[in-house]
Amino acid sequence: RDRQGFTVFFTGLSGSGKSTIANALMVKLMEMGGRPVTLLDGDVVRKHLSSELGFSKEHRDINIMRIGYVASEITKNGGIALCAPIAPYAATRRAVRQMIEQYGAFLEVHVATSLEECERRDRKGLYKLAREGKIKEFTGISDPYEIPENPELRVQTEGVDVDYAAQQVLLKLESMGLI
Ligand code: GGZ
Repeated sequence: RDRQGFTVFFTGLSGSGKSTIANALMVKLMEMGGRPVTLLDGDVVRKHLSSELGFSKEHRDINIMRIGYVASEITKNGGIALCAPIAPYAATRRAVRQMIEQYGAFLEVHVATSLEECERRDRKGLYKLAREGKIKEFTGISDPYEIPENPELRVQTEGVDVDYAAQQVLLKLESMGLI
């Protein structure tokens, strides 16, 4: 049976766990079989599709619209796109939603790890550099992050394992009749 395509759009701070959850979700979706799953991860997109861009509002918006465009093409063709950028601006997330909803479903997932927790983990040492002023315009420290007001799903990561978080997304997709 043919089902409509859809995009799962993760948004959250650097180090919130977006990529980790998206990867776990990708494995689960691929195990279910039948449909291609494409992961558009923040770092990977910046390397291959947005290598000339920095982190000004303008450049972040261009980056997010590129991701949205690729996801909309995948969704149009009945595929599954998983996106995992920071996407700090609500208006840009809304524009991506509109682009994708023409063709299929859009699920915004807020990975709601607090700034305090992201900074405590500081897995790549970027928060420390941002605090020292060595990285400018760093989301949460010296640049905004607009918390999603009405995401389809908000996932907590503190005291919860990755598999559980990914499972919640899967349940939501099921309840929406998408898988
Ligand atoms: C935020 C930055 C910055 C600044 C470099 N602000 O944890 P990471 O390293 O791997 O993920 C972050 C990534 C953010 O890229 P995105 O494309 O997801 O951002 S956006 O959606 O806003 O376009 C971080 C690293 O790049 N990084 N400088 N100033 N994150």
